[in-house]
Amino acid sequence: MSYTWSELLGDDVAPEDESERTGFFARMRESLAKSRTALTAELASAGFDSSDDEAWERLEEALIRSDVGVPATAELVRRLEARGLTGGLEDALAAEVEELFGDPPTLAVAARPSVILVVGVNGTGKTTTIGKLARKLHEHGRSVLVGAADTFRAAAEEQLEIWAERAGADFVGAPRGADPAAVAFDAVEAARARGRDVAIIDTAGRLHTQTNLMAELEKVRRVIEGRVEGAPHETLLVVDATTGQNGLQQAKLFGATASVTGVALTKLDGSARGGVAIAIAVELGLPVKLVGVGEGVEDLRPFDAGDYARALISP
Ligand SMILES: Nc1nc2c(ncn2[C@@H]2O[C@H](COP(=O)(O)OP(=O)(O)OP(=O)(O)O)[C@@H](O)[C@H]2O)c(=O)[nH]1
Ligand SMILES: [Mg+2]
Repeated sequence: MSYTWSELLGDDVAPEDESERTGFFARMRESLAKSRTALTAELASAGFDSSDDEAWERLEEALIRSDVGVPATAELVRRLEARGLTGGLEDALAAEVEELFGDPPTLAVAARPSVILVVGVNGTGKTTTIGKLARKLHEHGRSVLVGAADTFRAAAEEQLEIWAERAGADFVGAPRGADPAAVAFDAVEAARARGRDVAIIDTAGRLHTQTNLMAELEKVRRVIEGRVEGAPHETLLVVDATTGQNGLQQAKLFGATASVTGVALTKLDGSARGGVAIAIAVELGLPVKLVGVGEGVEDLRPFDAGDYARALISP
C-alpha cells in the first residue's frame, strides 16, 4: 500500500482516494519506464548468474547508467552479494533499494504557522510543486498562505497567484524587483496574524554557484528564522530528475549552504535518470519527501520507497 498524504503530514485519519493512488503509481511506472529498461533489459535477457563476475559488472554498469551513482551502486551490490541471491534478481534489487531509503519521510507541519521554504535551480518545478502541495494541504484541512519571494522573474508572481487561487490559499506578493526577504517577512507575518497553519515561501531559481543569489537566500532564511520560532520548519530543495547526476550535485551544494531538510524530485516522467533518487538518499542522506510525475495537481505525491523501487525495477 502506498504511503499516504495523511502519513506524510502526521494526521491521525487517513482518508485517501484509492484511484488517485493507483493512478499515480501507474504514472510513476510509466515515468520510470526508460530508467527501468536501461536497468533491467540486459540483465533479464542474459539471465543473472550470481557466480558470474561479468553479470555483476553488467549490473553495476546498468545502475550507474540510471544515475544511481557509484557509491550507491557499490552499496547495492554489496548488499545483494551479502544476501546471497536465491530468487530473482529484480525482486532482490527492488527490496534492497527500498531498504536503502530507510524510514518513510514526514513533512513538519505541526507548528502554527509552519513555514516551508522552497529553493532550487531555475525551472526545476518549485512554483508548480508549491501549487500542488498547497492544494493537498488544503484538502487535508490546513489553511495555507503562499508567499512569492521570487521577485526576479517576470510573471513569477502571477503564476503563483493562480496556483494559490486553485489551492484555496492566501497569497502574499510584491512588485517585481522588490526585496525577496521583505516579501518573506510579510508572508510569514501575515500567516501568523491570520492564524494560518502553513506558509510556503517560493523563491527565485538560482544556481548554487551564484554567490550573490545564495547570499540573498540566506537573508530570506534569516528573516523567517527571526519571525517564527523553529522556522523554516522545512527547506525543500526541488530537483529536476531529468538532470540526473547534475541534480545530485545541486542537492549536494544547496544541502551544504541552504540547510535543506528534504528533496522534492520532479519530472520523473520523461527521465531516463530516475535512479538519481537513490543517489540523493545514499550519498547525501537527504530524504526524498515528494515526487512529481507531471504538471497536474494529482501528479505530486509523498515519496514511497517501495512503490518507487518496484516502478524502477520490477518488469
Ligand atoms: N513533466 C513535468 N513537468 C513539470 C513537473 N513539475 C513541474 N513541471 C513543469 O516544469 C516547468 C517549470 O516549472 P516551474 O514550477 O515554473 O519551475 P520553477 O522552479 O518555479 O522555475 P523558476 O521559478 O523559473 O526557477 C513548468 O512548465 C511546469 O509545468 C513534473 O513533475 N513533470
Ligand atoms: Mg518559480
